[in-house]
Amino acid sequence: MRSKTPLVAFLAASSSLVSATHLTDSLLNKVYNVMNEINSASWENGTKSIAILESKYPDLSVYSSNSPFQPLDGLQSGQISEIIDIAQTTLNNRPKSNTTTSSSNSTLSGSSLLEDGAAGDPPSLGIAVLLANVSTDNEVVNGIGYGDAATSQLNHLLYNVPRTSSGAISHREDQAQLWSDNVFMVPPFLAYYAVLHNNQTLLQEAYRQCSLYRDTLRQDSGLWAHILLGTGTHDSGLWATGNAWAATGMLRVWATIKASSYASAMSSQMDDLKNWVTEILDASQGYITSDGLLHNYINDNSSFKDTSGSALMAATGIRLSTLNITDTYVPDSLKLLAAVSSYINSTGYLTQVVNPYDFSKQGTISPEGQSFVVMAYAAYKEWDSLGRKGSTSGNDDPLGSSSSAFKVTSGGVPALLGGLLAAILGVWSMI
Ligand SMILES: *[C@@H]1O[C@H](CO)[C@@H](O)[C@H](O)[C@H]1NC(C)=O
Ligand SMILES: *[C@@H]1O[C@H](CO)[C@@H](O)[C@H](O)[C@H]1NC(C)=O
Ligand SMILES: *[C@@H]1O[C@H](CO)[C@@H](O)[C@H](O)[C@H]1NC(C)=O
Ligand SMILES: *[C@@H]1O[C@H](CO)[C@@H](O)[C@H](O)[C@H]1NC(C)=O
Ligand SMILES: *[C@@H]1O[C@H](CO)[C@@H](O)[C@H](O)[C@H]1NC(C)=O
Ligand SMILES: *[C@@H]1O[C@H](CO)[C@@H](O)[C@H](O)[C@H]1NC(C)=O
Ligand SMILES: *[C@@H]1O[C@H](CO)[C@@H](O)[C@H](O)[C@H]1NC(C)=O
Ligand SMILES: CC(=O)N[C@H]1CO[C@H](CO)[C@@H](O)[C@@H]1O
Repeated sequence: MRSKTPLVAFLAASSSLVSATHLTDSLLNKVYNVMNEINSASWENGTKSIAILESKYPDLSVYSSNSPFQPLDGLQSGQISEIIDIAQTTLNNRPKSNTTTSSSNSTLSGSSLLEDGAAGDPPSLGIAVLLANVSTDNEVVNGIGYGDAATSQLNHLLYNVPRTSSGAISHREDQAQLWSDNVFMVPPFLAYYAVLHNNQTLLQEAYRQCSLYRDTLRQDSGLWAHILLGTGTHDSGLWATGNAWAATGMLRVWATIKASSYASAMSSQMDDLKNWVTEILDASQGYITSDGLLHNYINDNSSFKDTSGSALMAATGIRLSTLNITDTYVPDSLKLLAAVSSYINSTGYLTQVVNPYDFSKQGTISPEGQSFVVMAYAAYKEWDSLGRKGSTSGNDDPLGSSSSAFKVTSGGVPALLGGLLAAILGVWSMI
């Protein structure tokens, strides 16, 4: 590593002067590549598949302004090779004991896509598997067709996984326990499956699961606790990533209903979902720190500032604009995204992240955090291409114009020095 010049060291150390960096495409590609390299757990691969859809195949993302279901007609596997890779890996890792044989058909009994104590995590891969099915005509991998594996996963959720007394499908296999994470992993899969199969009952179930999770986890502030009910692990804290998982999951269900033929029949459900998403964003906004991040536990300023949850929250605030729901959250989302971007190092790692395997602690790397950055920039780029709605221009738009690699807000620094600083940092970041 080269030593920095004293000038740069001085300026770089003063975070109030350098308030934001906007990732270049080349650095964003590194973020993407790191995402691909370091994912391993079921929900990480599932989250990555969604990030890939939103960034590489946006016409197939439920956020697409054209119907995301229309292009499925005649879709070839070669057109979505990165999604096929993930789906194929998943089926290859699917437990042998649960694969279909001539004597037993596990599609009917229902089984998880992957062996996992978390019933709710493997379904995050369900949409990737359904897309693989559509584009390969139910090709058999490791003894089961993609479509049959997806149906088996659905049946497992609907008929095998424990439920709370209210009917919420547990996040865990062994007991009824609700985790906010689940709202990103399960309801969007139920909704996507439902629309593919013109099944309004199942679509309603996707909505109802969001509602039931909210009933249990939502606290007076409007923010959600992380893990409640059951025994063992509990986390009543208002975990930033969990709140972002929930908000994003509900927005994806909203978008899936919007893209379906049930949008007008289910307009009140869509209103609820929209209100539940904005409830979380409204409640978290006031906690964004002066340097643009959320604490790992949103209302606890003794917990570290977490870039990972902040990135997903930013993605969702920007999506509310690109989906034409509201531009209200654009300024704060850009503030979050700018701050998050400044924590991405030159090899493309998001730093200062919550440890994905020990949610109360700071960690060094985060597979899901990498995906969140990819999602946030996919949202940002679309927002930019749609004319930057909700930007009042100037200081509420720290990412600057889409063509500039770096933007330095003045904060009292004369413009000339700001420009010089931008130039120095621009060069420095490429070393
Ligand atoms: C997740 O994907 C990686 C490859 O990117 C693979 O090595 C790993 O086995 C997958 N994990 C699961 C649980 O399938
Ligand atoms: C949002 O509005 C813009 C401009 O009217 C339109 O082009 C776009 O398709 C809309 N997006 C959605 C998701 O409806
Ligand atoms: C297993 O059952 C499903 C659902 O009835 C069916 O679509 C599939 O063809 C069956 N697979 C085999 C190998 O019998
Ligand atoms: C899988 O794809 C086939 C068409 O190739 C379709 O008939 C079937 O319904 C799909 N299965 C699922 C679960 O979507
Ligand atoms: C909708 O999906 C549910 C759950 O798989 C199933 O029980 C029901 O028969 C489906 N309805 C229709 C009309 O296909
Ligand atoms: C944390 O918040 C409390 C209450 O708002 C405030 O008094 C305190 O100064 C804050 N501490 C830090 C480290 O920001
Ligand atoms: C970026 O962060 C990762 C993860 O902490 C680390 O392995 C890598 O060395 C860092 N790169 C630089 C240039 O510091
Ligand atoms: C992951 C999963 O669904 N495993 C199941 C495989 O099948 C056995 C026997 O039916 C079940 O006990 C496991 O839970």
